[in-house]
Amino acid sequence: QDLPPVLPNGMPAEAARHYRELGLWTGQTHRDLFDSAISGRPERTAVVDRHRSLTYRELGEGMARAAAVFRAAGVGEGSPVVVQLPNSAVFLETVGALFALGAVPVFALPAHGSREVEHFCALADAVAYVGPRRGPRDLLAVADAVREHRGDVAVVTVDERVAQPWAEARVDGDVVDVRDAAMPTTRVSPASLAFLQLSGGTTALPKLIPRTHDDYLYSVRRSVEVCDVRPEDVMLVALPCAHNFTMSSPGILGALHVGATIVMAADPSPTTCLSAIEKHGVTQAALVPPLLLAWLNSPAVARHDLSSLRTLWVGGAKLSDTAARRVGPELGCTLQQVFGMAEGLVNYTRLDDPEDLVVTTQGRPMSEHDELRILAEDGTPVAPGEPGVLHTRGPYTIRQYHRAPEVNARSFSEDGFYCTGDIVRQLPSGHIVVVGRDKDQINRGGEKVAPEAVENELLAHPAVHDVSVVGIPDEALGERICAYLIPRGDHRERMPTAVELRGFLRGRGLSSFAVPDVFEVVSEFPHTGVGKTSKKDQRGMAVPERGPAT
Ligand code: J2J
Repeated sequence: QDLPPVLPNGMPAEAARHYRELGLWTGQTHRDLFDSAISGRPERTAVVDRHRSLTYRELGEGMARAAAVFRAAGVGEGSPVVVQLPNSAVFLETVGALFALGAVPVFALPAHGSREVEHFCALADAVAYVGPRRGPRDLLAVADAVREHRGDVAVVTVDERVAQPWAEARVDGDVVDVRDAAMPTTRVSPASLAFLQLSGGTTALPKLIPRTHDDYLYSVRRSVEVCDVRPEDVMLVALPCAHNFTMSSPGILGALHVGATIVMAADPSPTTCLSAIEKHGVTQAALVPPLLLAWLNSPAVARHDLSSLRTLWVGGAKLSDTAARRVGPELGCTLQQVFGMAEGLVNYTRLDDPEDLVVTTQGRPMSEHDELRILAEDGTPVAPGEPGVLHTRGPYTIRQYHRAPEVNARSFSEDGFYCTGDIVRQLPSGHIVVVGRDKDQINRGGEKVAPEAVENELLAHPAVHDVSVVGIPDEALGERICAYLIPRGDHRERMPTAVELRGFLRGRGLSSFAVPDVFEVVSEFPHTGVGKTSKKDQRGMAVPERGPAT
C-alpha cells in the first residue's frame, strides 16, 4: 500500500512499514471493527442504555440510518465531525456511521463549553457538529453557539431517549428521510486519519490528537489481550464515552473487538452504576480514582449483588494505595491500574501481578515495542529507579498534534518522542510509579484543566485586575481548582461572589469541569526570584475551607 512520507499521526512512512513488518499494524480500519462485530454476532446485545437495547444487527441498522442523516448534513469521506453526545446507544451509532462514511469524528465531551467546541470546529475544519436535542441547558447552548458563530458547520441534533432517534434527528432544523437507509460502502486507508481525540490541555485551547486506524486499533487489540476481555463480557461505560480511556483502554472498541455487550451508564454515580452492575451482570468497568472512592464508600455496595464484576480499570489520575487495597476485599474483583494518555502510551498492571505491584504502581507499558526514556532536568537519562520526566515513542503514540507546529516543537523530540510532562520512576520489573508532573495542568480527579484557559476568561471580568489559577490538594479529587484574584482598583470594595464569577465563566462558554472550586481574593501574588508569579507558592498557600468568596 502507498504510504505518505509522513502519516497524520506524525510517524514517518519508514516507522509505519516497520510496525507493519512486526505484525502490529494489520491494515484493519475502525469500519472493519464494526463490520466484523455486526456480522460475527448479529443476535448478541451490542449496547444497552436507559432507553434502548440494540443487538449487533440493530446497531448496524441504526448506523445506516445515522449515516443517512450525516450524509444529508454534507458529511462524506474525510469530513471532520465534532461529536458531543451523552453516554448512549446513539453515541455508538454515530461513531459507527461516521466510520462507515469514512468521516473523521472529533471527540468532544458533554462538559465542554461552547468556547472549546467552537475552537474544535475551527481547528478541525469541521463539516458538522452533532449534539443532543434535549438535555442540560449548558449543553444545548453549545449547538446554538455553533449555529451562531460557525455558519459553515451543519448542526445535527438527536434525541437519544426516543425509540427511533434517527427518524427524528434534525439537520439544521430539518428531519431527514431515513427509511431504506443502506450502509455506506466507503473504504478508507488504514494509514489515514481515523479521528481526532482531545489533549488533556496544557495550552489555553485544547490540542487535537490525530490517531490513525492502524495505530489505534493496535492499542485496542493489545489492551484486549492484557485486560482479558472476552466475548461473553458485559462492560459498563461510566466515564464520558468519548474519552480516550473509555474508548480504548480497553474500552468500547475493545468490547466491539470481541463482540461483547456495552452498558452505557447515564451518569457515574454509585446509585446508577451499582444497580446497573446487578441488573446487567456487568463484568468490567473503567473509573477515575474519585469515582472508585465514591463506589467504595457508597452504602449501595451492600444493597447490590456485584458478584458478576471481574475487573475494575482505574486511571486518569493517581490512585492512592489505600483505596487500591480496598478493591479486592470490598468489591470482590481485580484491580488493574491504568496510566494512559490520549497521545498514545498506555500502561497497565497485569492481572497476574503480585498485589504489591498492583496497588503501588501504575502498571507497565502494554507493548514491548513502547520505548521509554526517563530524563533528568538536563535532558540526560536518570539512574535506574530515579524520578525523571517521561518521554515515549512507539507503535501507537503520536509524533505530532493536529495543525500545531509551535506546540509540536515543544512537545516532541527530534527523534519523535512525546514529552509526557509526567514525572515517573521505573522499577526493575518495568512498572511505572507516577510521582508528579512537570506541566502547567490541573488534574481534577482525572479531568485535565489548563490553568491558562481559566485565567484568560477570568481576566475578561471587569472586576479582575490579575488572576492566577492553580491546583490545590483535595482529599477526594487529588486536586481542585483555585483561582487567586487581584481586584481592579475601584472594585476592591465589592468583588463579585463565587456564584457570580461561576455564572460569568459559564456564560463565556468555559467547560463546566474547568470552573474553579475556590476563589481567593488577594492583594498580590507571591513571586519567584525573577518576578514571575510563583504558582508553586500559591499551591502551598492555605485556603480556608469556606473563605468569604467561596
Ligand atoms: C497518574 N496520572 C495519570 C494514572 C493518566 C487510559 C487511562 C487514562 C487516560 C488519560 C487515557 C494516570 N496515574 N494512573 O487516555 O487511555 C495523567 C497523566 C497523563 C494524563 C493523560 C487512557 N493516568 N494520568 O487520563 O489524555 O498526567 O488520558 O499524562 O486524559 O493523565 O490524560 P488523558
